[in-house]
Amino acid sequence: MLTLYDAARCPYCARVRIVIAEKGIEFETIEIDLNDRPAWIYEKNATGRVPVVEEDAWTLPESAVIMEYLEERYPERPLLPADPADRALARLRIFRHDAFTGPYYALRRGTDGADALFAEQLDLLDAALEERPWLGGADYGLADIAYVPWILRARDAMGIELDPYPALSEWLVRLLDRPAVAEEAHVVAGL
Ligand SMILES: N[C@@H](CCC(=O)N[C@@H](CS)C(=O)NCC(=O)O)C(=O)O
Repeated sequence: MLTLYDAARCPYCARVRIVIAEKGIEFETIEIDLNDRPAWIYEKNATGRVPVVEEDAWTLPESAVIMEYLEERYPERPLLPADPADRALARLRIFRHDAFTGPYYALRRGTDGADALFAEQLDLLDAALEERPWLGGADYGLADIAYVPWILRARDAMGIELDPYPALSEWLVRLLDRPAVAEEAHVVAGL
């Protein structure tokens, strides 16, 4: 059975929770207190961070790598597009995710000018979603899952207004129709 070393408040863990829920994978979760991490977590991941998944004493950290691993290990309900160009687009968006989270975390820290930089990132996502319905192109999948935990936290925990970004807002409505994503909105509400 798959074990997920998890933290409710962690958006990187949320990526993995959503993939697990979409694929209906049987799993157990071990909640890690991020304010008082157990020393043994460093045996699972040298950086001490979550998420980490474990299967038969084999461990894997890094949410983007875990998502791809789960996609290959549990191919049912595919979450990468069949079309090679769209697969590449999904991977590119995941690869460049740090450009989005940089301003997000700067805004959370209250850095001067971060609101404008984060608004720029939301504009970029909005423009992309005006062109194609999902961040991976034609179909819902890993690229959407890679971003939505931060969008939910920006809206529900940081009070960022999404109305100025109509395509992004509409994307979020479509995502929240999915039980795996709706469950994450509940997690954010409980933080
Ligand atoms: N690149 C990692 C980032 C994971 C990460 O930053 N996790 C945070 C919680 S959201 C963590 O464990 N922080 C503890 C720490 O940095 O000491 C991933 O994608 O999994």
